Formats: sequence, structure tokens, C-alpha cells
Amino acid sequence: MKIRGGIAMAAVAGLLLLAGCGGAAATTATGTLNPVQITEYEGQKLDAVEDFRENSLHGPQQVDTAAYRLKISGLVETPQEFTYDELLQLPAYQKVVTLDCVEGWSVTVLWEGARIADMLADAGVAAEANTVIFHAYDGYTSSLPLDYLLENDILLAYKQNGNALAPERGYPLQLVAESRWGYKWVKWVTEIELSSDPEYKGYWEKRGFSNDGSLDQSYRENDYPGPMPGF
Ligand SMILES: Nc1nc2c(c(=O)[nH]1)N[C@H]1C(S)=C(S)[C@@H](COP(=O)(O)O)O[C@H]1N2
Ligand SMILES: [Mo]
Repeated sequence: MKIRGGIAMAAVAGLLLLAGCGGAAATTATGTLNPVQITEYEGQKLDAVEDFRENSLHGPQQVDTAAYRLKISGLVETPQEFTYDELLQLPAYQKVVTLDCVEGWSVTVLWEGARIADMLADAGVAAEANTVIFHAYDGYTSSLPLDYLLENDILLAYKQNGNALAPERGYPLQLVAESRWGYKWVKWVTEIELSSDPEYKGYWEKRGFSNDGSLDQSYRENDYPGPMPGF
């Protein structure tokens, strides 16, 4: 995992150099550079960031970087707050992961971000905590087991294919909930709440989506009677 991350860092640095070369031509009046997207990683072809569909409940959110804080709350000894720059200073990792939405589409990109484990390191997680509830800027929530997040080195990503997330993709952070359905991949994450309630239900889970959310199982909760909302 760390070795893979190291190789990816070199690849990212190489692309940044390329972007730097083309920089003069790409500079606009406001000084913005055209992003260069990674299209392949370790021989694996990647999809484009534009291939994601925007189906968020309340549309794309515009999060102000200067005012942004990621909070670590709930069953912790010392609640934490990270600015965007502090998140970028945590150890960075890369993974190629596919997001699968229950609508039937999927997108595979290179994600870069920090591990939930590193974000929790100084918080002093209480022994009874077993669930993590992710809160988002648009009021959306979803939850996952604490063990799943730690054992699988789950990331909160701030980059896709080498570029900072676009506002519609969840800037500043999207949860890379690998092996779980897309509704677990919370965008615009503002708060990580430690909880002792494994039965907590987020937005779609309250409406009949499986709380486990594993890709190898139906997203539909067995005992949910009616048609699925929103599809
Ligand atoms: N905050 C927030 N996060 C969200 C959602 C949302 O409505 N609000 N939708 C989820 C669903 S159902 C999917 S499939 C993915 C889609 O990610 P994308 O918008 O980058 O394609 O975001 C997830 N994260
Ligand atoms: Mo979805």
C-alpha cells in the first residue's frame, strides 16, 4: 500500500511537471491553468472525471476553502478540526477505485487523499465507537463501520486523476467507499462523527437502501416494501 502510494506520487509529480511545461500557453487572464488528467495508471486505463453523473440531492455545492473545516466529533476524547491545507499535509495515498451507482453506471479513476485512520489519530476514539457517520455540506449523511474504514485504509479523497475535486464532484472531500454502493461515497464531507449505533441510517438508508451497502449484495433492503424512491 505504501509502496504503491510512493510510485503513484512519482507519477503525479511527473504529470505536474508536464502541466508546468504547458503552463504558459494554458494560462488564462485569471492565472488558472488547464488541468492535465491522468488517463492511465500502472497499465490500467482510467475513465475521465467527466464520466461521473451528477445526481446529488441538492445539486453541486460551493464550499469556501478559507471557511472550510473538517470536524471529528462524537465519541472521541478530543474533538478535532482540520483546515483544507492541514488535510493536504497528512500522508497522501493513491488508489484506483471504481464507483458504482445503483442507477447502473460506474466510473474508475485514480483517487488521492488521506486515510480516515490518520484523521482519527489524535482524536482518542472511545472504545464503544463502532460506527462512523459522515455529514455533508448539503445535509446528506451516510454511515459505515469503523473497522471497515480502518482495516481497508479507506481514504477521504481531495483529488481525482491528479486534479483537485471539482465542486460537483464533492470538493473539498469525497469518501472513497470502495466495495460499497455509490450512496456510501459521501461528497462535500464536513464532519466525521464517531458513534456506537450500527443501526444509524443515512439519507438513502432511511428510504430502503441497504445499510451495509456492499457491492456484492442488492442495494435494496430485503424488508423494504414499496418501489425504490428516486429511480
Ligand atoms: N453529499 C452528498 N454526497 C453524495 C450524494 C449526495 O446527494 N450528496 N449522492 C451519492 C450518490 S447516490 C452517488 S452514486 C455518488 C455519485 O458521485 P458523483 O456525483 O461524483 O458521480 O455520490 C454520493 N454522495
Ligand atoms: Mo448513487
